[in-house]
Amino acid sequence: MEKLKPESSIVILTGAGISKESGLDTFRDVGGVWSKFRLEDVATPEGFARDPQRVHEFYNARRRNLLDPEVKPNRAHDALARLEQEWPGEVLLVTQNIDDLHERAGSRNLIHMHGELFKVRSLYTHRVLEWQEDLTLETLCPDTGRPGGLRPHVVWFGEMPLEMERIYEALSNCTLFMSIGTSGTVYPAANFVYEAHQSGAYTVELNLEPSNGATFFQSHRHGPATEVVPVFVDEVLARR
Ligand code: BV8
Repeated sequence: MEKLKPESSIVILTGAGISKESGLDTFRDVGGVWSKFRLEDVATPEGFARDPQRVHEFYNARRRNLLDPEVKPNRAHDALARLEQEWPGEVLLVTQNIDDLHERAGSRNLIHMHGELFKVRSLYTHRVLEWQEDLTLETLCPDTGRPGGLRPHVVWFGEMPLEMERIYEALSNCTLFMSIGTSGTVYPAANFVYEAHQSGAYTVELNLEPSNGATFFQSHRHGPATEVVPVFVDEVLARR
């Protein structure tokens, strides 16, 4: 990786793998979330319409798990927050994760393209609310006082991810694209490396093992995120 101009911008994409060493399950690894639940039942609008209580229980369990004091940011989250603070140009962190570990590590210029576990949305008013409690069919919507009117503020399959315009704008202007802890299975996130490459960015995959999109990257660092991410962040900062 040649010297990066100080004003150059960096886009980082993260997935469930970056939170694995914080104790949160990934989706497609052995024993992952989709080996315990059918995606169609708990992460689609159709599944929610069919059995909303089952979807509430799925996200209630994940919300409770994220509230566990043992679950906290790891060295990879911390390294990305340090990169944002110390890099002279813009650093945009786009995460597919719905946990709040990037915020807790100090990242600020952050987009949760698949939504957030600690937010819910009113089906009646579409207002987004901070929410850390369990949701049930009896939970009253604070705006209307009516029960059953809240859903997780999470992007399900078939729904449009959030802030896509801002993401594509950043991808078209970045000089470095880092993809961390994602299998490159879910679109449109899995296409970001292609968009970045088209814009002339240097593309690096940092993942436990080669992802589905590994061949699209110019460089690879394979290993646990808590090991490979801090090392790579130091290399980038040394190129200021
Ligand atoms: C949409 C909900 C369009 C939140 C999730 C082509 C183009 C566009 C769409 C599609 C397309 N082809 C198919 C589609 C449809 C679909 C899709 O991609 N399906 C897949 C299954 C083929 N996409 C969509 O539906 C998206 N919407 O395109 O809308 C549209 C257009 C117009 C109008 C309306 C709509 C919506 C996608 C979002 C779905 N929601 N989750 C939640 O419950 O969490 S996706 C889910 O997968 C999570 O968000 C998760 O983050 C995401 C991606 O998974 P990963 O993060 O990559 O996790 P995974 O387990 O797969 O991999 C972990 C990796 O980490 C592994 O590689 C592993 O090796 C590594 N790892 C493990 N341990 C470590 C590690 N790495 C480092 N260190 C470690 N210690």
